[in-house]
Amino acid sequence: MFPKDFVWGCATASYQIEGAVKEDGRGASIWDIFSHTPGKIMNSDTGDAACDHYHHYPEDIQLMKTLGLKAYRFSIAWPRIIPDGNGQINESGIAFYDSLVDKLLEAGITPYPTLYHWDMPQALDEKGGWLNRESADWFANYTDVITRALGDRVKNWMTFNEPYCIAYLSYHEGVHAPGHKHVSYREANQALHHFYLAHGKAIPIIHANSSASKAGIVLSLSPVHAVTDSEADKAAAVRVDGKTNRWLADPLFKGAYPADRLALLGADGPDIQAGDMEIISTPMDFLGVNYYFRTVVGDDPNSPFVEKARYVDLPDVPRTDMGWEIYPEGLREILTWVQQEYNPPEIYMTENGCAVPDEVTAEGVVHDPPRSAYLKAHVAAAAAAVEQGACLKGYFAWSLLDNFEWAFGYDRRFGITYVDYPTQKRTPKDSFYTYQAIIRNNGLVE
Ligand code: IFM
Repeated sequence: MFPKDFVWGCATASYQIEGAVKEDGRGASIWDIFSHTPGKIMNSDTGDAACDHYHHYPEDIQLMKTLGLKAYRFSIAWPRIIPDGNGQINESGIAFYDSLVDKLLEAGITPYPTLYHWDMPQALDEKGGWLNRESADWFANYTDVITRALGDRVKNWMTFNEPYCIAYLSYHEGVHAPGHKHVSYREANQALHHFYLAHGKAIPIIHANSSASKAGIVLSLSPVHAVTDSEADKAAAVRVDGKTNRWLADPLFKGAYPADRLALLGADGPDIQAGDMEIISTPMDFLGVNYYFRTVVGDDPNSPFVEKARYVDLPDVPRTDMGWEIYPEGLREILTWVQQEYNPPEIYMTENGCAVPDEVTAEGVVHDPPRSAYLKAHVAAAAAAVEQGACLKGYFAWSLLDNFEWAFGYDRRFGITYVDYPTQKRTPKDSFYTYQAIIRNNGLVE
């Protein structure tokens, strides 16, 4: 069962909810440019207005209070703080987060900000973005600015959200901003190496500016299973695990990229300078883990990618509106694996949730039994992980609100609160009340 001080939260991210992209001196981000590029986002949606949280945040904090939330994980938009990424500070941008933090604390809700949830200032992308090694220093400077401003009140900081996505979706598959598509992993690996340097440089800055604070990073992890028991498929699962999980966690905890993947990558591995791995493996206070689904693979010698694997969609398994398999057991598996393999001081489940094609009924309510069932099953799996020794300190549901789901625009709804985008009306879904009961019971509900 969960300890008494277990942290029950919800998570969101700046570009997905804030809107107000041109207000109060905010600079452009890579997602403004990407979402306005024809063909990149479903239905040509953009984050221009999103949930207009920038203006609705007091109402959203009221929702959090009703929910009984202990903590709120949000992200800070770098281009609101430093519009061109590395120059003039925008005091109005800081003022927004100042007020958000103050109002959260007044409501008894602990803020857990993430410094980078994908909205790099566009001006920095024009200087090479994460492919430019100087990006580590740009990020260190931004970290210094924002932690000086909020560090007296914010005591839990996350540097980066989901390195997997920042590296592979942005610099390999090209489906996320800035949209670079290559068969080779060379760019993805170099970008990752640079923002891992940024992460390592940020940790001591956070500790210096925010006394007695805790700092960590958020990885999206997925247990990788072989589709059959054949030796070839099992070997493929090890190779994909190298890409999906160990490539991201090993440098942070072991100070080295996994040797099996480095060998596969050959010349496509990152350029590493003396001292880099020490910076990257700067000790953290906690690890954030996002869990959504497991990965099932088989051997595929004809694949153009170095893992030589094919991703398998198992037939007849329950799936979310994203097509992701619903597999709560994977949450227990990944948390216990992280504990055994890396032994972080603390772990938070920083995102977990599902997309459902919700509708508001004529009575003005939203029935989303699949989401309630998803939450209950995954919280049960988290409890099992705690019983098996995972030092899990909190669970954050994704997401408080329906929001801009990146390349899927507003077409996919992850919220426990329905957002009617034209009117910005918020309607708590049935799952909102399920989560409220989970929080009230400190865990499982019938
Ligand atoms: O919406 C995203 C979030 O920004 C990062 N983690 C996964 C979520 C659902 O796809």
